[in-house]
Amino acid sequence: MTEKLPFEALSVETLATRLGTNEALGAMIGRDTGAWRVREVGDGNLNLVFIVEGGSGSAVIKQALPYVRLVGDSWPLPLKRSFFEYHALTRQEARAPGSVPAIHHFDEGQALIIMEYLSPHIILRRALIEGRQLPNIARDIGLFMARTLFRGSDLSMATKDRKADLALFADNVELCDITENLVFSDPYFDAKLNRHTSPQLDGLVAELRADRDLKVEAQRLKHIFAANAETLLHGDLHSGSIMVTDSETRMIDPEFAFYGPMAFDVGMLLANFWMSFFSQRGHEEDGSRDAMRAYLLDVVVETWSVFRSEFSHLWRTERTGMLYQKSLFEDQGDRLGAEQALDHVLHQIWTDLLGFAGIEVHRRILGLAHNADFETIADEDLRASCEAKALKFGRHIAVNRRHIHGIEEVNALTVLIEQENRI
Ligand code: SR1
Ligand code: MG
Repeated sequence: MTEKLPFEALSVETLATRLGTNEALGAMIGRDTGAWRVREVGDGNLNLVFIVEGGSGSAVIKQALPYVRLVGDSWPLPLKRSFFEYHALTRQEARAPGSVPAIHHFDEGQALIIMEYLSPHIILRRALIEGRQLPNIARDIGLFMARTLFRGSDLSMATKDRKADLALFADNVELCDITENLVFSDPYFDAKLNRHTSPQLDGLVAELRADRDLKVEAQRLKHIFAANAETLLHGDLHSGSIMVTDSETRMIDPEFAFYGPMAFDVGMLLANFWMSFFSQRGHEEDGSRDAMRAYLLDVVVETWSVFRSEFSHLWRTERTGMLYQKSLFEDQGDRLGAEQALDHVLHQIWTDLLGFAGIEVHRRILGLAHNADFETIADEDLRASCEAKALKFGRHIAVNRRHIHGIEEVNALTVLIEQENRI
């Protein structure tokens, strides 16, 4: 029997000794550990990430820590998130082939995943801050979302399989708890770990926290998030969870995966494009970002359009689950009925995604986990001005989500707000 070793965090110094006999890693990068070069590159909020280069290749090793890296060991977090990440990645690869890094090994006890080193990919958020216009992201992300969200739901899966998966991911309690608090509640009161650009935003923050309609809407969205176990979500699909080159896009880091509402991934993702839009003015030291702003709005339109058209295609060709059965519609010659139902489903996703997007914007400016789009704007007055516009935008789309009819209307609002007087 193989002895099960207690969990131990890897380090740059110990990695080669600890993993030198790992079959999968040796096959990928070469077995001569003397030739291995190891770097720790994790810049996320939770985990360790190592790049290991050997004589014949390279790999990424991601290891969970028993606490939140951003905060320290005062905030324990279970290692099992690595288990959920591994199982989410295998499902995403099956449902949207080629959209995630190849997985070579999973060690549950050590909470580590050995995977493909994506190079020369960089984090999408970094590319957008640099002002890079990537031609394929809208298509690639739109397809990824439609395929994973549709194929992980009762629209597609056998109900027995979906229920088994629902039970498996239901145990990802602590990561859901992070989202439930950090995204839906903390931004709207004076929670301990919150921070914002102060004193510039103090007045606006007080206004938002006293805004009854906004707080009610945020809680209605939290209710949907917690109660609507519709599909297997990525769960944390922001621009820091996507790696890109000019021609390739890969989604990473689905450790927050669980069964929730389809609109959550879509809303979180689009919010990150809109935040990038509002942050561009803070990155104009080398010239105007007008073209970049226009590009971002095009990306939003195309992402939503690709999502809708791929989702509709799957609805018409792969609707094999127990919901909206073909026996009730197409099989009776009622194709129109199936289209009417599709319209309802897409409309619900649309309405809810606007709400999720609005509160994602708020939590990145008012909560614990900020994003580099705004944080890298060194001039605090300028940063606060960009953030204030984003906050106002977020409030509008969250509270008015049932009355906004199309993506162009939302984009027009971003332009209007961007052109308003600066605070
Ligand atoms: C304490 S974790 C904070 C955030 O980091 C992750 O990337 C998620 O977005 C989470 O909300
Ligand atoms: Mg992450």
